[in-house]
Amino acid sequence: MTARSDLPADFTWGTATAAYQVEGAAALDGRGPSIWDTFTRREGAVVGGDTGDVAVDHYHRFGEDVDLMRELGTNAYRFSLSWSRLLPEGTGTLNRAGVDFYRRLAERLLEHGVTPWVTLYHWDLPQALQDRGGWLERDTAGHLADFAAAAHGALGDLVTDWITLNEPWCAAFLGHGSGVHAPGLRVGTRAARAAHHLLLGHGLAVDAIRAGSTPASVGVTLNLYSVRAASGSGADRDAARRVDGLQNRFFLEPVLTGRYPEDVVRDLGEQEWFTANSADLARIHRPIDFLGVNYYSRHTVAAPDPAADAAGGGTFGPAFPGSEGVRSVDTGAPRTHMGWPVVPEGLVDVLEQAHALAPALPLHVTENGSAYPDTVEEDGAVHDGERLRYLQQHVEACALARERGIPLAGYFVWSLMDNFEWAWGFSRRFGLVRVDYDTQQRTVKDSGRWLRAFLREGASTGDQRRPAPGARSPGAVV
Ligand code: IFM
Repeated sequence: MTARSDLPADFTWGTATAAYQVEGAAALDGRGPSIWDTFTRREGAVVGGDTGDVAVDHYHRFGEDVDLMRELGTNAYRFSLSWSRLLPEGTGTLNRAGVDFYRRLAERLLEHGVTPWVTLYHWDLPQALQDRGGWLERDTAGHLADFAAAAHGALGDLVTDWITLNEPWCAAFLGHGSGVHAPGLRVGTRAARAAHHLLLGHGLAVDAIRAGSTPASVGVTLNLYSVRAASGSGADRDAARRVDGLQNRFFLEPVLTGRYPEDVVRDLGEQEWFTANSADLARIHRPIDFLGVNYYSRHTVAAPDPAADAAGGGTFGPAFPGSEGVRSVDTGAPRTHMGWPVVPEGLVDVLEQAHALAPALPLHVTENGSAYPDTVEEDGAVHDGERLRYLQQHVEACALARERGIPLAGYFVWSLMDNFEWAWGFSRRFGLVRVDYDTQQRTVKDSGRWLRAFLREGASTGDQRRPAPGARSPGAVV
């Protein structure tokens, strides 16, 4: 059982969102198109043909949303910048209206005691840069650094905490391996080159931000999975090595140690290209102030076996070049609406894995959360007991990580509110706050009410009761 006081008094308790998932206002005030605007128009790319055109209208409702954060008692908000809102063509002169929006948001947060945490790149590359080759082109890394310098110049007096990239694994391998994310390419092992250019962009952006005139704390966010072999057999252990290699080590090691894991580059069959570009490792391995870890689940894996495939269970596909055919094994753990097994102890695994590579580096859980198909009661309440329990179990895992000596300094829930869940459209809900997509009405769910009680020291993770209703907040039905 964990209480807020079991974590340090200066621990960061935040919520997170990303520009394309929440802002809407896709064609307003000079914003240029991003690859997600293009991808969502592709037939069959997104469930229900949903788009982020309106999303949850955070662009217009951010004031109400900041009130919700204050109501929840969180002290930080992680949001991303829409690159094409700030630089409609991806390069050039800043769009004043875009700067104004993010300045007003940051000012509003600060007025309410909520620290803004800015992610520069959360997957929405300006379409103009995709037209020049996107992340498969090395130049895109330099453009990210220029964007970082411009954004920091425009917001650095209000924002101290900067995250260069969100989940480069997804941008590289879902965007260019399986193609289920924008830009929807399937280039096989060459997707690893996109990963390299993203990482290079990270390193260059770190330097660009540090060169600015205001001090900054800079890091990068990786999505790490706990990976376990289904058995002790050599074949299953090799399957786990491959999946851990591409998902975790391929990103952790260059950022934290300045090396790519040789076994992964070999599995990919990309040795020649990576050797030719090895001088970039010094540019990727820049000193950072923290590592952001997004954690959702564990992969339990077994060696390819066509006979077992026939019995179902799922295999890793083109998003895992070098591991295709590796099986995902069902251990019987409960699953979320995304189908992801709920394994809270896996959060400790991934924090330990990162900590082992950089023992002095502070870690932040920059995303953790769960989707469930919520039901709205007649009185408007959302009793999302499963999400509430997921949250409690992962907060307990944070406390355990601290007990084990890991310098974990913050925890951000994904997400503040229901939003556009990429290829799943609006069919998957992660929010502490429900959004009625017809009216844009926000309603704090039981999970949000529990978090509020927990942060006010009125509840612990052992508290199974429904949180008592509190006072109504502006814009929120509590
Ligand atoms: O919604 C995403 C987010 O954009 C990145 N991390 C995972 C979340 C849930 O899939």
